[in-house]
Amino acid sequence: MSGEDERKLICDTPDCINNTLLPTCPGCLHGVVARCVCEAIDDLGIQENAIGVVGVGCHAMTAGAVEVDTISTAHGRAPGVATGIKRAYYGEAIVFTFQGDGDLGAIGLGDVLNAVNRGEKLTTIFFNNAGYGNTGGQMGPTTIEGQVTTTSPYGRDPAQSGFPLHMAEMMASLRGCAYSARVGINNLKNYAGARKAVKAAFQKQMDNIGYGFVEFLCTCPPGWKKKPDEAFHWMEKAMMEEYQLGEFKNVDEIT
Ligand SMILES: Cc1ncc(C[n+]2csc(CCOP(=O)(O)OP(=O)(O)O)c2C)c(N)n1
Ligand code: SF4
Repeated sequence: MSGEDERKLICDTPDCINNTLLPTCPGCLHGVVARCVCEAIDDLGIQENAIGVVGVGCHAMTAGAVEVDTISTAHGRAPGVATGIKRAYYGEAIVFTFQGDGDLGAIGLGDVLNAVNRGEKLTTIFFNNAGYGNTGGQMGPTTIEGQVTTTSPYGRDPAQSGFPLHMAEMMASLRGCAYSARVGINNLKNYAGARKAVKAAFQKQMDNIGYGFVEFLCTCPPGWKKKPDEAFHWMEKAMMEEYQLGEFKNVDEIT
């Protein structure tokens, strides 16, 4: 190429991401979620004020890639601890949680429901990989009907284990919720939508309106006993059929 270099940068490293080598397996999408959150934090210019509160599981380790102050809590307790931090800082901190489906939908369900119902000014990033990744692929609240896991070897049977929980819709039904969406990161279009959703959820907190909740559909190849590419396609087919992407609530006033 002669003269000026005409190459154009179309994708840069977010300021908010650090170079931590994430302890994730090949084909795990947790790191992509972390990147998306980092980009949203950069876009909003809130890195200095942001505080992450994490539960227990692989999603929690992912928070190590986000260059903000973070605190680990007991399994499922992130929304309660986040409430304390937010209230102690009189709203100056932008507080978010990272939680998995086991962490948020099982042991921590009461915590998150009540935090959302109170209309806490918090943002939750929910990693839905249809099971317990960190502990070896057991059935979780969002495991889909018929899905084989280590604790449902014949497939999840609703007659025995109930139906998969649709967390984003459930959060939207609570009055304290200002924003709730389910997003995918399986292609660039959906990724752009996910970044927008995370920003919208943070904005509700920044504008002191109410709770913001974003559910990401993720993968867990070893937990699902699938190769990375098989896991990715299974997520696109089976999970996206069960869990429709969309915005379920977006209000500027809690009434
Ligand atoms: C009180 C308590 N019970 C059980 C555990 C064991 N445990 C660790 S991580 C985890 C579940 C992780 O699944 P999920 O929240 O979906 O996160 P992922 O690893 O899939 O990101 C469990 C049950 C624990 N650490 N503490
Ligand atoms: S066990 Fe599953 S959720 Fe955990 S890092 Fe590996 S792929 Fe990701």
